[in-house]
Amino acid sequence: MQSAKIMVGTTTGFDPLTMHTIEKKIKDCGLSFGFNTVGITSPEPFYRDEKATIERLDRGLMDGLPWYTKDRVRKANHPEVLLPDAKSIISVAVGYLSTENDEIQESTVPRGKIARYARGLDYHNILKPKLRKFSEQIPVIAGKPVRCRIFVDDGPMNDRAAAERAGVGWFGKNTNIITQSHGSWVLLGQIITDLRLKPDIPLKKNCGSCVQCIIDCPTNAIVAPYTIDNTKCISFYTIELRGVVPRDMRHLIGNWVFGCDICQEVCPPNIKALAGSEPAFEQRQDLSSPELIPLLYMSEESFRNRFRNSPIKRAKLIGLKRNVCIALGNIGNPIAVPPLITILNSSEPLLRLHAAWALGKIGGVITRKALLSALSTEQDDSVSEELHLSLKDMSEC
Ligand code: B12
Repeated sequence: MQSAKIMVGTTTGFDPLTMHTIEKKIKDCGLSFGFNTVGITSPEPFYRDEKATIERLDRGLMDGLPWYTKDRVRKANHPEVLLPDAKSIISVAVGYLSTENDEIQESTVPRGKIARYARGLDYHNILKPKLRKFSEQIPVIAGKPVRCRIFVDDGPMNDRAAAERAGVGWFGKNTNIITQSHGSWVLLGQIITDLRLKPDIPLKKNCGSCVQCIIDCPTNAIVAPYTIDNTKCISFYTIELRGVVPRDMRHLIGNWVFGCDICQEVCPPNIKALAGSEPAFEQRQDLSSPELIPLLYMSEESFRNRFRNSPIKRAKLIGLKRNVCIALGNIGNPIAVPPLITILNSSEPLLRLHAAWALGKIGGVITRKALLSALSTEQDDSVSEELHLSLKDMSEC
């Protein structure tokens, strides 16, 4: 940290001649904490984003996220409500692309895919302490008491709108913020402060005529440029949804078992994106293309141990196993039949249902026998229905 340097340069913070110096010092301080881009914007409400989000809630495009309410949207787009007397927002981005890509392309055992942001440690636990320490330096730089409130993802703050207006990056048509250096492989955070700072100018960049993300999203979740239908997004199904994944979605999910990166992988500016420098985001070796069958046998205790500091804990063990069933069905490797039959006989209806679907996709004589046998004892109506559908699909093949 450069605290000594910052102390020496202390100023009042309000003299127009020294303003530039303060902004520069704040940005340098942010960079010294490992943030890759630091921008500043005013606390003016994000009117465009508020209006668009309320409209999307009304159209059902944010369905499935019960905590995402209109009240939250209003707060998220009114920084002046989040910190009374707010004068500025300091917006940061940190790259998470890993330096090494050890994804296994060819494999005899079925493997899944995990979104890149989730292959390292949980970013909330990394960015929040960094941002807090950064915010503690701001009064030191300003030379007077300054109030700050920090946000990383889970607070009621529109992270992307702040990053766009602070010039940290531009909105891609897939709605991700794309930075000049690290592409959209960045996580965002904000400090709202009552220190008045000179705002940056938004970048004069956009995606032009490119619509690659819209074309390549397998579920057509990008229903218009800058508009995601949450109820079609693979990321929503594999991370946030607690119940049954709709039947018509399952075959589109491929082997994603936590999150999805397709709309970022195909985005041209991401081709030359720099890798991040935060060691906590280095991908954990077993998470770039994890073997799926061992995940089906995982106990609650080993899930807790393995994913304690990982974003993957958000899916819970049952959600992860549900996703693994879907991925195994889509991969279609008969090696997965015995473990899926074990799940078909488990105590959890949600898992029995998805195992029934996966077995129906893989097919075969043993599978058919197992589905018929399960049907004869199944007590849960929705699982019985899935067993019927799977058997029907198999007989049509
Ligand atoms: C809810 C949420 C989700 C939901 C819903 C996604 C969504 N539509 O926003 C789900 C679970 C699906 C999700 C998925 C992902 N998420 Co998320 N998510 C959030 C969260 C908590 C809120 C986002 C929000 O308010 N959405 C509301 C919708 C309406 O906003 P929007 O889609 O961004 O649309 C904006 C534009 O349309 C803009 N707009 C309107 N009109 C116009 C016109 C023009 C011309 C332009 C340019 C813009 C524009 O206004 C809208 C509101 O700002 C934020 C954290 C936060 N507190 O902000 C993280 C956040 C957006 N997620 C993040 C990440 C990393 C992801 C994933 C990449 C994870 C993954 N790999 O699986 C995917 C990406 C999927 C995608 N393409 O969006 C990062 C994004 C970083 C970045 N570079 O942008 C954030 C910022 C978390 C963080 N602090 O880093 N996420």
